[in-house]
Amino acid sequence: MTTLIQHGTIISAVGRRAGDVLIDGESIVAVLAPGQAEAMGIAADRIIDATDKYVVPGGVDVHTHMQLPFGGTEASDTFETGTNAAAWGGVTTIVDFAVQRTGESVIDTLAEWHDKAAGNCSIDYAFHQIIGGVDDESLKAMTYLVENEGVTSFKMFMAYPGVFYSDDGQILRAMQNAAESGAMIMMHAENGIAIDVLVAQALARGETDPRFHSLTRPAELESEATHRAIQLSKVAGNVPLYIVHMSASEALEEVAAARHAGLNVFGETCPQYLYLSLEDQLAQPGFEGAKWVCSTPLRTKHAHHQSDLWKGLRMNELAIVSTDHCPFCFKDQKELGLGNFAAIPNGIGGVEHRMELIYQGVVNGEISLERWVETCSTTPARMFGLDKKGVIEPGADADILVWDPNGHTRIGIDDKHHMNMDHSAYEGFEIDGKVDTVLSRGMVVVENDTFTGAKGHGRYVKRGLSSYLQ
Ligand code: DUC
Ligand code: ZN
Ligand code: ZN
Repeated sequence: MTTLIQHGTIISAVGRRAGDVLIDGESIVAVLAPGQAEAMGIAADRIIDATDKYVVPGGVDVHTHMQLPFGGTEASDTFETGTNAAAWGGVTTIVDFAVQRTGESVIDTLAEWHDKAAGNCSIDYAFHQIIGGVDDESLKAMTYLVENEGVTSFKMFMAYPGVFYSDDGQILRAMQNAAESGAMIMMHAENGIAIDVLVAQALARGETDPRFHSLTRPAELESEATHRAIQLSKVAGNVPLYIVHMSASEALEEVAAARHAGLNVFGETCPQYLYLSLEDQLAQPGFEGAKWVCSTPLRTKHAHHQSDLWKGLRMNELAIVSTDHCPFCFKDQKELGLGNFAAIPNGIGGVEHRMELIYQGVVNGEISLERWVETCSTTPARMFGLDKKGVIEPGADADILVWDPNGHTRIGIDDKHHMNMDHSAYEGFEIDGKVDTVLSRGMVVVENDTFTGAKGHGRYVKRGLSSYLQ
């Protein structure tokens, strides 16, 4: 089966041009100049008309948590509902996290996550491994995963003592291991020991509302942890270090300084930190703000975090926008923290809206079209060794988003919303553009406002080492 996506403007990380994309089966076989297909007598089985539309590589979201057991409950999107919602948002690959805790076998937990995902995804997926318990066995398993399982990145936590937390010595050992194998260390950089003291003090004062979630996780404790992680990565032999879900200007400065020094240190942010704030969302009256409890937290709009994060994206201080998609329903899930903000499950759902929200950054003049593609598709793929993703070129997987810049999207529970959540973190947001058609390895999964994908079409992708290193 051949497909020709015709008459569109193809956007890559480095430029744009008019042209057609020829697909054979699951792969892109040619990128043709306008009129070339006709001149060559190519008669494709299926034509997709992209006149006045952008043709971009499908989105790659390298930070999702489908079905994550967390905070006394489980993230509400399954691999099925979550990948369907991702497809609705122009995303064609996710990288989710298998979770190992102290005392558990890394290899067994990876197998457990494979069981959750296999046969259920409508788009391709890969895994990072969370290492929550560093010991001789888990260190050995890290090397095994890199060499045999296509898992080449490991997330560690400086936050959540007693849950996922690793101390500095454990982090150093894991970093040394990754430096040997060539793997990437991903870091949740917040000083969880200090945060727990602030949380206990706030609760003792009767400060129980959701907004105290942010007030007990100050920016200083994000930047301190970011600084410490960078120093440890140097001591470990300059292991590649990727700081996840960055929300604070002060932490961004640490990454920028490390990058300026030539280190393989990379930053990631998420739409929630670019658009949402402590005052406008988290501090809403009553318990409403629980919808926006996530970590790192939403920050005050009276500093300049959001503008600095956008600038960081322009300057490549931040390389990637992911979502940290970790959805919980308000009813029964967020409500676990009624009367105690520390018991609210941490997480925001957004896998469906990243391409839309970051495109709005293009409309608003924050970043270029090319940078949209680069931060949401091309760099995520290169950073995490997804060799056939994130580009429109011969040999790449035919993962494509046809985007309509003249369309319009209203996000909201009664508008565009396909995630398994009873609310939207972006309720009422208006986007000056629209997902038109989405292809996953040549299969049309969204067109004409209809999901046409199939459960089980999505395959596990074994990843190589990062090809983004300096
Ligand atoms: N932060 C969240 O908000 N949810 C999942 C885990 C995390 O680090
Ligand atoms: Zn995290
Ligand atoms: Zn996360």
